[in-house]
Amino acid sequence: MEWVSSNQVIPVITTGNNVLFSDLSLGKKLCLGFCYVQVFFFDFFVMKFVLLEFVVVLFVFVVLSKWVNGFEDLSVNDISELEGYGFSSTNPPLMVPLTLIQGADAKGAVCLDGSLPGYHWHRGYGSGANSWLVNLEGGGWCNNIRTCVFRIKSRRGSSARMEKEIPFTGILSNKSEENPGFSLNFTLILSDTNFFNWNRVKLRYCDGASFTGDSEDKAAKLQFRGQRIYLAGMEELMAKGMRHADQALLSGCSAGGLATILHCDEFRGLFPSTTKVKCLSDAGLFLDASDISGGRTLRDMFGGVVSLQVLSLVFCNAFGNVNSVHALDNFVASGSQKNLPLTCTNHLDPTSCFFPQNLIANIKTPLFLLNAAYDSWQVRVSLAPTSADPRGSWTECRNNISSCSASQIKFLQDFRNQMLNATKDFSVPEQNGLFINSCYTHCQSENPDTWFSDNSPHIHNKDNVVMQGIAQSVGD
Ligand SMILES: *[C@@H]1O[C@H](CO)[C@@H](O)[C@H](O)[C@H]1NC(C)=O
Ligand SMILES: *[C@@H]1O[C@H](CO)[C@@H](O)[C@H](O)[C@H]1NC(C)=O
Ligand SMILES: *[C@@H]1O[C@H](CO)[C@@H](O)[C@H](O)[C@H]1NC(C)=O
Ligand SMILES: CC(=O)N[C@H]1CO[C@H](CO)[C@@H](O)[C@@H]1O
Repeated sequence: MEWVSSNQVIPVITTGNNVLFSDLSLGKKLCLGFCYVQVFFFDFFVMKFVLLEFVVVLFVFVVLSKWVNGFEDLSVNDISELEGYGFSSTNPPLMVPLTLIQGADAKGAVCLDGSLPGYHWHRGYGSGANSWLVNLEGGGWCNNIRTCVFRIKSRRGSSARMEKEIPFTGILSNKSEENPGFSLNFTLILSDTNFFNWNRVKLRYCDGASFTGDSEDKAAKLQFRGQRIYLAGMEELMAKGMRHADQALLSGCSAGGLATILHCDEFRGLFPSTTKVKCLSDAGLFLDASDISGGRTLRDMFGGVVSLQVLSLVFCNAFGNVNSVHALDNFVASGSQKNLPLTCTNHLDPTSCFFPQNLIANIKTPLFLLNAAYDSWQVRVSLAPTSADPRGSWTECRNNISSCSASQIKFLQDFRNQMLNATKDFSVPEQNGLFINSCYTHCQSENPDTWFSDNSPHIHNKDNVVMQGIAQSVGD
């Protein structure tokens, strides 16, 4: 298939060169790159000829490496943290019950505390009956015994603590107006892919290592079984009908976005070649970057995750031809970590192989990366953590990005350049897609305000409508 090709450049409204802050005031403190997230992602997924008319607001995006270099940048003064389950009270979300995977414990697929893993599934119907969207839940990592023991007391480490039902919003919503795949008063000649009527699944995250570990610490009574949880979940879904899928999408945000990258080819391997399979990683592009004191905060953290959960051989490859309905049995029978190709660990240390920048160019399955260039989680936790800022000179900037000094902005822009650099090779193959906007946010596909906000004033503001045709030719 083809992504938008280089001569189909979509105009980007900017205020100048690499401007992090814009004086343009938005009606709402929302970073309105979002509508485009959906448009471009859908384009990526559907592979159809697309004609769209869209509203131009502040946005920035990157589609192909060919024009990464010509990419201009700007941002709005938005510090809202877009995590969690946001929804408006006038429009109650769909609540979907938790299902525990019975029998998973017999195969060693358990949460940190040994409890059964679980998932939420809302069945698809109509044209979406044989389409599957599998979302891997995110929520940080634990990188030592203390933090993993701590997680057991939360839904992140034990299904006993998980909500019995959760709202399905954004990309998981079943409301066509919230999750149109496309829509609205954007005139789109589109097709059949509206996620709202797909089978939509959220696999709960309770292993602390992006669904990749396979070990245990008996003394601390900790199970590190993320890889088995992932496989147990896939087996279960296959048995529930996913084996008949015409199209399947693996997605996830944050630690789940990283898990999506780590499992993308493996997910592809579950299906016959006739099934259309793609991956969407939202806010999963965690960079191996220096923090403000020159340290490597995130590398240190990932190093702990990797060494604690013994990930080195498991996650660095997609162990391709997994027989789908027996994926977990095969994995266990193979001795868990043996007989796996070492596409990453053969030339890099295990911790490096936990960083997407060292993996994405080698992923064979079409992958779409959605990330904020100024990822708010990475700024707060990886780049300017309090531990690297003893004198608190970043406190204000960290909490309110419009309070950053010129040198702090420079530091953030440098980070953004590293992010673009990290995606250079990845963005060459036309099967891949990329949307890097300059919002200060983290996770954009599940929150209804970001995935598709129909109360955004700009969407209805006809004065701002700009016609733009994007002709996308299609076909493998
Ligand atoms: C969403 O799903 C719920 C529960 O299955 C159902 O009651 C509701 O009508 C659905 N909404 C739409 C718009 O299909
Ligand atoms: C952020 O800082 C700007 C400028 O310093 C200020 O105008 C704005 O009110 C602050 N926003 C918040 C939420 O504190
Ligand atoms: C850009 O990425 C390459 C690897 O793709 C790396 O070797 C190089 O150091 C990076 N440059 C910068 C300025 O980050
Ligand atoms: C969601 C939305 O804005 N829908 C509008 C699209 O345009 C039609 C007619 O122009 C309106 O009736 C809808 O309300």
